[in-house]
Amino acid sequence: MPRYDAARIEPFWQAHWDEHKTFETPTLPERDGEYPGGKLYALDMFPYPSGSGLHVGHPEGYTATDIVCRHARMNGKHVLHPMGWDAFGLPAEQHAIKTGVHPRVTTKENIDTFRRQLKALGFSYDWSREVATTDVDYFRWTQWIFLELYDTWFDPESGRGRPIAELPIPGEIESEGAEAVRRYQDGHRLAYQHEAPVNWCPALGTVLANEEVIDGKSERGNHPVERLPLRQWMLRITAYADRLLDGLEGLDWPESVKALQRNWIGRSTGAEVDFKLVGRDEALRVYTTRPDTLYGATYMVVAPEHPLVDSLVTDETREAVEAYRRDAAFKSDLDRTELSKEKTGVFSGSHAVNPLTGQPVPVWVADYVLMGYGTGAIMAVPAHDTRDWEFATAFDLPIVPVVDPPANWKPSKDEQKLAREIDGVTRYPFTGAGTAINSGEFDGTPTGEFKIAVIKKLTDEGVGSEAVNYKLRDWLFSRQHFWGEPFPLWHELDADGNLTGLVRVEESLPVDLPKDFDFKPHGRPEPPLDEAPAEWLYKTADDGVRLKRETNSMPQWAGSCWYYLRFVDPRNGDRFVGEEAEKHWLPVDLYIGGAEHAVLHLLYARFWHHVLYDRGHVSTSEPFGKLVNQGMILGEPEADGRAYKMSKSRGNVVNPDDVVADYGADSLRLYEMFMGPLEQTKPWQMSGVEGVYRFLARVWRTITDEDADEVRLNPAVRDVEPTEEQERAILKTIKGVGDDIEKLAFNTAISKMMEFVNGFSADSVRPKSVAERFTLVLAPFAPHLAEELWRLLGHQSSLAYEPWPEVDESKLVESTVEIPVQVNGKVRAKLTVAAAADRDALTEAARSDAAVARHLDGKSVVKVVAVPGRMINFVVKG
Ligand code: ANZ
Repeated sequence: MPRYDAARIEPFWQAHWDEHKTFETPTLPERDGEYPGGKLYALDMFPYPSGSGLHVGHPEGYTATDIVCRHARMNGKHVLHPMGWDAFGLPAEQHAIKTGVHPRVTTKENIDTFRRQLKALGFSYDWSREVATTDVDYFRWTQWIFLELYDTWFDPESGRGRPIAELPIPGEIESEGAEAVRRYQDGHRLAYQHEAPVNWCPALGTVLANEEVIDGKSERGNHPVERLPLRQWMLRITAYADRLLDGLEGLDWPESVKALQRNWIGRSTGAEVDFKLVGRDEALRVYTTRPDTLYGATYMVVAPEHPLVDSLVTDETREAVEAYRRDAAFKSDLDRTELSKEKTGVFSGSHAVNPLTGQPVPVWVADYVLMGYGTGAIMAVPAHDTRDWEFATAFDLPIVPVVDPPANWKPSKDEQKLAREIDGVTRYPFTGAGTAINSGEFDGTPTGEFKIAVIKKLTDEGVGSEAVNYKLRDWLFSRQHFWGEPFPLWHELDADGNLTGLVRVEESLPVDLPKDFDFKPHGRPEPPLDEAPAEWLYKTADDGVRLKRETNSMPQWAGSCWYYLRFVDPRNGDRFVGEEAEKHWLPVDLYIGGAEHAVLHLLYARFWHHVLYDRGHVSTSEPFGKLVNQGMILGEPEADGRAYKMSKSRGNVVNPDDVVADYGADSLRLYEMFMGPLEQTKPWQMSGVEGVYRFLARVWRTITDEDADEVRLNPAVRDVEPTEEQERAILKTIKGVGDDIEKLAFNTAISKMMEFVNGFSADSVRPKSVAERFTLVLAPFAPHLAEELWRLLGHQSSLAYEPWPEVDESKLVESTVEIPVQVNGKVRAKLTVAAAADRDALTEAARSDAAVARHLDGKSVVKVVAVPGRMINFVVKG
């Protein structure tokens, strides 16, 4: 009668854990030796509490860390397993503009939903450590860290960040006075102001985030979007490029993620080369990674924003160039640089001289060259660069090959797509290394050697030098939104109320958002806070200077840059994290989350952590030791046999609440771990949930008595000694599951438990000690069911801290084995011997076997080859 009833068991145990604070973790051990297993900090990427609630992708990683944590507690570890909310974000603000409901209200509702859903899944989070990035107590420290960044400059000599007060001030600046010194310091801080383009949508009267712009139009309403320069805050992450590259070396991260970060940082080495402008004293400086192709540079390109453009144009070209620049202003960098997008450009009207050939080449203006990379100008070598090739073929510019490909070279797919008929032969761009041709004195030189030689030559002649460049850009750290952390900064105003460019730090944190303020778009590109109530926005400093608050807000990335530090010591009112607590817990031992965060979140968080490390606030230079990306869960396979990404529009989204209602949280947890390897992408299948549910129901029947009127133990479960076979089976399961958990191989761990239950449920006598140990092994995966069984087996308290059952490995080996006995390589008998039998025992047993003895009779044994546990062979003569 009492069938497996997840709906009864699960809420009971969730309430029990809550009531008993089962998973609250002391910040520091209370006595020596309290945690013989050491510490484990297992972290999930905290979610953005969206209005649509949890989806089945969330519990995948969360279940994985939860299993690891539960297993670790049973192994005597001090476990930190926190959860919180990445709660700032655009949707709540957009919702507020539409409905008038304050983002704080919406955010709180969404968090409540997420918390309820997560609690219903039985995760062993220490909920007393919950934080939301929108909590004032949290973001006061986000603001504090920002001020640390603001107070830091990167000293290239020591390769680390130092207090701005230690920045050496050149004498000539010093002599200009205090303001000059302040401006000089401002030019070196890790946080600095800069005019950067934003997506301004005149029709909506607001600035849009990149993700709100699709093909140059607003996502809402499809209105044109302009790129407009606006004063912004930038973070000088580029200063840390090398540190962020080097730091990757020691991390236990997937190679693919490291590669993504390396590519994003994009360190390249090459040369800067000066091309003298014809008829002028000035030169146009380019950055190239292929100085060996200088002889093939048949034209040059400057970015439309290049400062020299105005002086390059002539009366004939001015109009066309200006029109071109206006058009380019509407395009994003991505639009401009995508391969095989149609190339556009205009001739500037000027020429420059190739420093090696002495030949003048035309200078073009084209938007496939970006102002933000290298020098914003290039020498174009169409024969060996695909974008230059596309441009040259579009505008009929000369293509001169200067690198001879190796004999076995075949054009790649991309190169093949660019094939052109030139003078009757099909030609392709060649972008690899080879041997120089058409390159004067350098003909015959291999690419690598040529690069070194030409850089030396250019350096000697004073027209070039070696240079390093990074793809990484400084981080645009301000948003024109209301719902974000306010910057703790004031601007000094002049007599007319204009910003002077000088800034003061807010001494008293936190700076909260203004209350009772209608932050709807006001029709200007400036942020909504620019219309905040005057008492929030302005003040007069003690020295009489009029001040206005910074009205940009921080991007959503800010809060997620350091939440793992706050979890360690979330209620500390004096410091962003207590020193001792930080030393004890950091680095995070296991960090699990989606691959979509492989670059930005992880890079930004690492950057902040490096700065905090340089400034002596944390004890490790890297925050995350081991990183794992869980694979994506796709929708149920469709009629065409394929599985697609879950989406509302496809109608294939699985709601975890429904699964919990139908099968229970333990089934959901078990299924998500059983679907396949954690890191793999895999389709959802409801039949699979059904399958693991049946397994759990079988576990229930194996240990409890379904025929009884009330819940009680199955009569087969008795206080008797296990048989040798039963003992071996449970030990094998304990060992196998434990090892698999450590390898994060949860699917195989579950298979092992299923195999065990298949055998055990068929036994008519089920020793209690075996049932107990199996219950403990099941606990990390299906904690509610395990707690329920544990209680039925006669235990009063939670099994959460029960030691993981021990395995005497010697008992694992099968006690007897059957081995073949050979005479001169022919099998003459099969022998059953003790598995532990050594060479001598084996030889003796074989000799005493009648069949073997017959074959040895009258022969002399010249050699015995015996492999204990495997085989024995007698080599005989005569
Ligand atoms: C001549 C050349 C010849 C180039 C050749 C490449 C191949 P990475 O490797 O990514 O650093 N470049 C330089 N500045 C640019 C800018 N602001 N916008 C667009 N392209 C720019 O790329 C460096 C190469 O990208 C440079 O080397 C330059 O083209 C181009 F056979 O110079 B190269």
